[in-house]
Amino acid sequence: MRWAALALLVVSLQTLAHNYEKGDIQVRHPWSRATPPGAKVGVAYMEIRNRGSQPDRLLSATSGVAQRVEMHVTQREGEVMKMRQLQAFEIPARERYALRPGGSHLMLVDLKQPLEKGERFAMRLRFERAGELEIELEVQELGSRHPRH
Ligand SMILES: [Cu+2]
Repeated sequence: MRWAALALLVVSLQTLAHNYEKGDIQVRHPWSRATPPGAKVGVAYMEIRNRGSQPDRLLSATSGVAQRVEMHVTQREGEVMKMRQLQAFEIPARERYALRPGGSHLMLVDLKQPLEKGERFAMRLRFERAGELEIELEVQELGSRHPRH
C-alpha cells in the first residue's frame, strides 16, 4: 500500500515537473508544436541546464517522429531571419541554454506523421560528457510561443 502511494507520488511529480536529468545536465520543459496537415518539419524547444564545472555539448538528437533532427540557430540577416544548422549546441559550465521560438531550436526534418496537440513523443539526446538522455516532449497548439508550464 505504501509503495503504491509512493510510486503514484513519483509519477505525478514527474508529470508536473516534466524535467529530465543525466549527470550534470538537466533538460527542463521540453515541448513541441502541432503541425498543419502536410507539414514536413516540426520544432522542439527546451531549456538545457549544465550544473557541472565543465562545458558540455549536445552532439545529436533522434526521434521516431522524424527522419532526422537538426540543430538550428536563428540569425537576423538584414530584414530576414534565417536558420543555420550547427553540428552541436555548446552548453557552457554552470549555465542555461534555452531553445525557444525565434532562437536556437531542434528541427524535426521529414516528419513521419503530423504532430497533434496534447500528444507526447520521445526523443533521445546525446551529450558529449553527460551521455544519452531520453526525454518526452509535449505537443502544444500551433501558435504556442512558450511552454505551458
Ligand atoms: Cu530550424
